[in-house]
Amino acid sequence: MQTASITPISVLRTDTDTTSENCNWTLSRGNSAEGDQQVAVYPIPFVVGRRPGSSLQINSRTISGTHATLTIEGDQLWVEDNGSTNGTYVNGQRIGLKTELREEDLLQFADVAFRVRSFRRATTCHTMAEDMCDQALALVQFDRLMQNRLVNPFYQPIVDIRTGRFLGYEVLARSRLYGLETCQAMFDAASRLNMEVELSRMLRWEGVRQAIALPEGMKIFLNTHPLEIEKEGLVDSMATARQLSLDMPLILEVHEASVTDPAAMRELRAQLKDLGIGIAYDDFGAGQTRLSELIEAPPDYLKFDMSLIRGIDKATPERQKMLGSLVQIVIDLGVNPLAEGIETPEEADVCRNLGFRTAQGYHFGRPAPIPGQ
Ligand code: G
Ligand code: MN
Repeated sequence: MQTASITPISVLRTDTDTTSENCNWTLSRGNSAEGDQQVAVYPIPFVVGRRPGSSLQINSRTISGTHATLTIEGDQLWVEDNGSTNGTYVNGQRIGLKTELREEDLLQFADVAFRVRSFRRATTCHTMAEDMCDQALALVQFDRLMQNRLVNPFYQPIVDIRTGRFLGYEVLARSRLYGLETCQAMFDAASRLNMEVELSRMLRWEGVRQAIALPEGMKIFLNTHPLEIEKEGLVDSMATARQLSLDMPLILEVHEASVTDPAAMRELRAQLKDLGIGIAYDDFGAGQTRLSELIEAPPDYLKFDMSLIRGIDKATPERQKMLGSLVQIVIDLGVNPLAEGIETPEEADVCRNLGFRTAQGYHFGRPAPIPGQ
């Protein structure tokens, strides 16, 4: 996944008098595209919000009309949230009460972050890294995610396409942490800190830990991050997952783009097999995997990408036949073909007739958390 930047925002100040004697404090927003933005906390009370006329107007959908107010009492700077929808945070903690701010605090209005500086210091700090605030935000948020394991894994059923019986679940990463709810957002933050592997392991660990509450015998499909295939430690992390899960059937999903070295894949499969863990190639057909690689290093499951499945009931007989032939080759290799992303009963009927053994998709069940977790 790619590195993302924080939601682009435009920050408007209605008063540009940063030289006033009253102005002892500034908010600094590092932004590599636009350079370091310094905003003087002036006039007091200093209202931050989306509404035009705010002391600091932030045009972002996450910001409430009148989001928060800063005040100065004596030499001290204070912030108070005005009942905003998405909250005000100081060093990653959502504030309830009026809170004192100190120099270098990370002050966030929803997902828009600033560094608190005193005016004297701000003028001497031009050499600060330009994207420091973005990085600090990612760090604080990501730290909370990892430290407190604020993940909330969702489970999507995988069924026997012929009987409709539930065989297992794929674990899909979600979190309750503001700004990091989706799998994409979590990995975007992780990539800023080169911690994709650590995140991926933690997600698998939590996925397995919570899956213990699922009915016995359900196969649990766990995702990998492509970087894990290149780095040491994947098998070790699965050995740990195995210890946690005892005899829970586990399948490790490897993205098809990672299946470029059949010898390495055969070795991975053998090592996982020693742990009683199967392997699935994910999103097959979306990228470059060739049949030769499949033949040289067959997995236990081959998950056909939803782009091959979508609207298959309305596809030409030739296209249906081609997919059917592919399914047959896969079965002949001893691999279980799984159709991903089945959304309608018609797609399910055609996939069943083409020989698919297993299936996943909204038609059978949407990803959901385990009740009570
Ligand atoms: O890459 P991978 O196959 O692990 O991704 C699974 C993703 O596909 C999840 O985000 C899940 O929510 C989504 N998904 C699962 N079933 C369906 C479906 O039937 N239709 C669509 N559009 N998406 C689905
Ligand atoms: Mn997957």
